[in-house]
Amino acid sequence: MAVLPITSHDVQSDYDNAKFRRRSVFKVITQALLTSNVRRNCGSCGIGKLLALLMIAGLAFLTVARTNPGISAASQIVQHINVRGEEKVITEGHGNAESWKRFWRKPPRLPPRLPPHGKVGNNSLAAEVHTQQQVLGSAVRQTKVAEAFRHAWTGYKNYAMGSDELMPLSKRGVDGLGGLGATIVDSLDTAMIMGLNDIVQEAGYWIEKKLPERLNEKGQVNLFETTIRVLGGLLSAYCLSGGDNGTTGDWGSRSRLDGPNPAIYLERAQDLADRLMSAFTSSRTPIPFSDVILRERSAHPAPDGLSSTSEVSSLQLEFWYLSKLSGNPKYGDAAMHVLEHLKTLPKLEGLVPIYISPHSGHFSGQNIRLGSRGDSYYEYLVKVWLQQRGAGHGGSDVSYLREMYDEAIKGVKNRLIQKSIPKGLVFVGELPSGQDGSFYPKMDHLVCFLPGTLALGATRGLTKQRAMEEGLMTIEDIENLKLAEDIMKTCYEMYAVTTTGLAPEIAHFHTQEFYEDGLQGGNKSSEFLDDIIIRYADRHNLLRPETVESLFVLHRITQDPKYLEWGWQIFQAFESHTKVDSGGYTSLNDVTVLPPSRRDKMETFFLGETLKYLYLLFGDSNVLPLDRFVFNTEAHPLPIIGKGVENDHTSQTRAS
Ligand code: DMJ
Repeated sequence: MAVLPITSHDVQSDYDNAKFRRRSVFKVITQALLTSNVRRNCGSCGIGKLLALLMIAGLAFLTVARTNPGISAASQIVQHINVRGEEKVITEGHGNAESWKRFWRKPPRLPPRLPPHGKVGNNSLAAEVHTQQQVLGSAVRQTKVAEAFRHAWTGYKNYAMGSDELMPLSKRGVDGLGGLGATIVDSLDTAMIMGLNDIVQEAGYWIEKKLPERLNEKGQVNLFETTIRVLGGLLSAYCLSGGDNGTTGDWGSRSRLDGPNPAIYLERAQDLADRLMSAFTSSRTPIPFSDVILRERSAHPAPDGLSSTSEVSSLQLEFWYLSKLSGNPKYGDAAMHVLEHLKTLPKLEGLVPIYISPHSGHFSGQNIRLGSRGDSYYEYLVKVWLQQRGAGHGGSDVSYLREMYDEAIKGVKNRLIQKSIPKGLVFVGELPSGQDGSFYPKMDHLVCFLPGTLALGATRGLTKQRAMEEGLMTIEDIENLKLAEDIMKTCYEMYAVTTTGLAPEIAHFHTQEFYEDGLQGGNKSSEFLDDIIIRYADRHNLLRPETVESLFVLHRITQDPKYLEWGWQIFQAFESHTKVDSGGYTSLNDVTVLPPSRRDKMETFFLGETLKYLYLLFGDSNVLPLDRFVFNTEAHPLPIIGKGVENDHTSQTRAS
């Protein structure tokens, strides 16, 4: 399905489609009779018509009065949604007056409800109807997500254009990322994917005209944040706007994109990367310093002298692709040198501490986790392998990355996975004191990148069905995909367990050894209320993307429609609790109370990642197919160079 620009007309016509409305019993019977027998046999008979209508009204009255009021599929959905406070409450009425009110009430407009997974059966007609509903439902949902993106952009444009982030409550901008207009660059490829050409033009114009002076004048930026958000955003914009036709060709969009000549994005990317290179060249070891002074082209370590492991190991997709585009190997070489060095360091079953010293080149401390400061180390091992494994002459042998990844996932399974009690959610805990310390049942929301990464690693971006048919999946891959689905459920339940339907920043899990009383999420109808513990200090929500990112990947790979439903629920919760009327969306202080108090910050990744992944989740899988594109850790798609999956068929080690 092509991605076309969305207009208000499209929105209206989607909602006017009768498939999206619940029709009353009265309407159904009347329409059926009037369009068939009654119309045929008694079309000219006024008395007959009147009698028939009276009979229908009587029948409908009896039906309404006898059945439990409001118990229909549609109203059940509304009542379910009410628990999260996302819709107006429809209280159950008692007695005829209430029944009559309901009888005449205009039915609510609702998205289509999919049958539970696996219930479609073999009936091809039912399957056909189901597929049509899914396509239509997904189109409406994509439109809603694109509208949310426009609302976020408009708030930013009106109050913060040129700043890094919007403070939507104070209606002003703030430079939390060094002053490179991070929201603009982070948002650009999302606007391209959504076909929002006016936003592409606005963002593109700013990058063409204003970014150069920022690059010349601005001071300190963080190497990692600037690489994943700004460099990644520029490279992806270059690729999606047609600059890199050689490798990408058609990425699935039919939208014609305006904005500057794509070469502008590449020029800006190279200017930025040349400055960031000082982080590598200033360090005596292959481990780069964490901070760069852009205008001086100099770099220094963080105040404590350490870099985060995830930060130094999540630069390679971007720098390597820039080398391919520019023909200058220095970017890719410097970044890949980090991973080659990390390969030589001692690990605990492939697991690594979250800090590393650029002075010694060694890990620092014992703390092992897949949350903050650890996360994208594991993500990039497999993604860099996916990106470069088929690059042929232009690339070196990256099979060591796949080996490091496979070993690390075994380590995760042996050391970090447990099930909560009483209901058995599979979660990823931490080892704060490394090998000799005890397991700690804490899981950052950030860890929810893992289901998507596991699924990608298992099928190399193909659907599970195709990967199986082509004999690409080992027993271990199949196990990893199952683990991905189990953790995915836990991530979803971290949302569903709270009063707002939004996840906290951090959850703890109830185990035999660990329990804290009275720290529940607040949604009394969740069966996991006692499994998930949410401390007061962890109750904020920063509009983070990891869960919807994994939903997108898992849906592409398994094609299980439940992931669409989970994503839709999460989107609705963002709409209900984080949307700011005057423009933009805001972070929250506490997801367990209604109404949640608000934090006054719209992170750039809400536009760059969260809304992009939601949009892609509801869209066609031919747009940015996962066997041809790899998303950097800030959701900027970059092309897989060379033979990709084809290469795996010829690999002796992966054949099953
Ligand atoms: C993003 O900047 C990236 O996804 C990063 O890898 C982790 N944190 C944020 C989003 O939560």
